[in-house]
Amino acid sequence: MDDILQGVYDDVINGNRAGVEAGVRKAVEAKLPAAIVLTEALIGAMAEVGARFERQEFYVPEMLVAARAMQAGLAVLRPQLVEDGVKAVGKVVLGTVKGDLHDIGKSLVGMMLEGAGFEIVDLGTDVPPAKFAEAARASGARIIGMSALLTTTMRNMHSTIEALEDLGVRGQVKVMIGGAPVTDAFAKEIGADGYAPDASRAVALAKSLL
Ligand code: B1M
Repeated sequence: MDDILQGVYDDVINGNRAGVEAGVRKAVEAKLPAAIVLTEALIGAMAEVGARFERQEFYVPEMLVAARAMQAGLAVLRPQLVEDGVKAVGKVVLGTVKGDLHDIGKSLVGMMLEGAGFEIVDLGTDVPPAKFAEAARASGARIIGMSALLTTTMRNMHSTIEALEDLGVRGQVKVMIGGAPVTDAFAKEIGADGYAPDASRAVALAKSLL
């Protein structure tokens, strides 16, 4: 790999945000193609971060600082990506369900998805079913991602799937869910298309759903 790209790659993994920003700027100045900077350095590094998380060499804090460093690099690269016409892998509407204010896991999933090249529409927390459904219709997203941390709010995932059906958009989107109390069996029970236990596997799931 080119030295500049290798530097960005290493800085993302180490969570060195200033280093990533400077490295991406250098790459743009050196006229390296934005798609290569994105896929080899930024997305490549986040894939390695995900792999280290799965091997339990990295934990949530390391994953968070790496994701933040990656996002800082993405912000520097974004104008170049737009200019070069690089397309996102797919769009994901993401939110924590109605009644639930926990957002750390949801945001981490969003950052990891962004790190894998997805465009994220983050609706935040306490998102009513109708708001998910309307966002699915208006954004043209291919995936709806819901997070819940409370056993009392999990059932709102089912209500959201019903809202997607009521608005006639259920057939256009895949539904993925996660959060500490959520299980694969629950995902099947409510008719979701998939469940992921952590942010790294959420990326793998999103890719497989497309
Ligand atoms: Co709350 N809370 N909390 N809380 N809180 C829990 C969830 C709880 C388990 C703590 C406990 O009692 N041991 C408990 C729930 C019990 C239950 O439902 N059975 C609980 C409770 C009871 C409450 C309140 C009701 C407390 C009260 O007020 N009496 C209240 C509810 C408020 C509300 O939501 N309406 C409340 C409030 C809060 C704080 C505001 C103080 C704060 C949230 C701050 C914030 O998010 N900005 C908070 C916190 C921090 C926690 C714990 C300690 C940590 C949650 C967290 O961020 N984990 C939590 C205890 C715990 O989970 N052990 C707890 C780290 C995060 C990275 O993990 O969110 O699981 P997680 O996300 C993972 C995976 O689950 C997965 O990937 C993520 C990354 O690997 N994932 C997905 C998540 N979403 C996904 C979506 C996907 C795929 C994967 O696809 C779309």
